[in-house]
Amino acid sequence: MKTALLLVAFIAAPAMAQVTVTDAWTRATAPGAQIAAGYMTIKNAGKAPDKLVSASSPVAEKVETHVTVKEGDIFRMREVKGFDIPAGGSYELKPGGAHLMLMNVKAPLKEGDKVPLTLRFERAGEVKTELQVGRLTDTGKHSH
Ligand SMILES: [Cu+2]
Repeated sequence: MKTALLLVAFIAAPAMAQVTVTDAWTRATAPGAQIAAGYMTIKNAGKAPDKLVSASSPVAEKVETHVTVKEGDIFRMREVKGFDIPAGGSYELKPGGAHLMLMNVKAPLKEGDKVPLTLRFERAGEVKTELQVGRLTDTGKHSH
């Protein structure tokens, strides 16, 4: 049902996707760490839902879309096929929830750095942003 609605929306209104990204950030990486999580708020001002389908960054071998799920008392991450951004709404990537996972980070991320990131949306196409690198200990208890 959801897929059908998305398809109809895609055919009916191909133009004017309006996706913006704010508050994009990640943490500094610990020595030897090869993964980093990216967080941000994605707003969709358009009249049709959109979907973040993939992302990439020059600092990482690949970037995955992850959610955090609770299994008993343990939080685990799971890769998903993307994030649905509601029409006229927003979707938040935050510690303990959905996030982008930078895999095989090539060099340590240092506080104050900015990490280029390209997001690809089903409708809006490519949206470029930067992750502001915060402290290693920044808010949240996301562990891997
Ligand atoms: Cu993850």
